[in-house]
Amino acid sequence: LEYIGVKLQLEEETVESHAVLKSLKRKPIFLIAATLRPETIYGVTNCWIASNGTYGVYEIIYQSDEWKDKPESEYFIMTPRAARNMAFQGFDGGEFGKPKEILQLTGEQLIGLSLKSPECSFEKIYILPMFNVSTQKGTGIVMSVPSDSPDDYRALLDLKEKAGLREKFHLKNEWVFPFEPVPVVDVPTFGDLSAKVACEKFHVRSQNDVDALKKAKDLVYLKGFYEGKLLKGPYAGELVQEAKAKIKGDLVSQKKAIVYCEPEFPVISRSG
Ligand code: ZZB
Repeated sequence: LEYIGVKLQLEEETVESHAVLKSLKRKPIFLIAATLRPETIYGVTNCWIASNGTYGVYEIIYQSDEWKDKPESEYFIMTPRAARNMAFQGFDGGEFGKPKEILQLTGEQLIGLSLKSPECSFEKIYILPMFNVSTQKGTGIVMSVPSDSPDDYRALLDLKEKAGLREKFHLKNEWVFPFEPVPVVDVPTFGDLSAKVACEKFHVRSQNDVDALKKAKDLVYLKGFYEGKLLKGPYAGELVQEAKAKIKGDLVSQKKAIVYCEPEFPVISRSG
């Protein structure tokens, strides 16, 4: 499975005031959000993590010809599992196949940090908890697009509607309330907020309604991909089918995202 890993950069102020991250050397720090929908980047409102998940900060050293004399390095935040896979895909700590882990932290310790997301409609966004983030998939970091992803739509609404949930995770109102879904893709008969329409159609009442959410997600994935038309960015007016690869190419060539592949089944040794 091929994901696009979108690089969400932590803001300097947020790093300097963080108990753990402030000890790091001054380098750009990115949370790597795994997505199958890079064309929805214009509608990102926040970043999701698993609050009880384990994450690591990994130093990534680039040794291309371009940088031979002065290897460039930056920090990626993701699950240890993703770091192990990525170390075989050109994102290692200077040695092929070996991630260079600087420190570990829990998802809870990431909540409330502020980020810049590429091509985002908001100047900065925040890291928030969602129950349906799996640390066994992608990077364990998810970019939230509540206009087009039913999971994201409902989880953000849960945080707005449930004061108890905000208290539980010590969320400030300003991390949650200013962020409304942004129309990004127009889907015939669904309109430009298809996740909301799908959640209503399948009576999704909270982010814990996983069966209804799955139905909503399957439907908008299909409709969005085959019939959706993009509303934002340089490819506005084009079908999602056509624009997707161009946006992916632009993000990767501008180093705003990376390609990350995940083995789909356990790799079995053939030597035995
Ligand atoms: C932005 C986005 C916008 C996404 C959208 C979806 C949609 P799949 O098919 O189940 O693999 N995702 C990525 N990693 C995780 C994770 N570890 N735990 C939970 N969710 C994760 O789904 C891939 C999508 O699931 C990814 O694409 C990501 O959310 C999320 F408008 O990124 B997506 C109808 C879906 N729309």
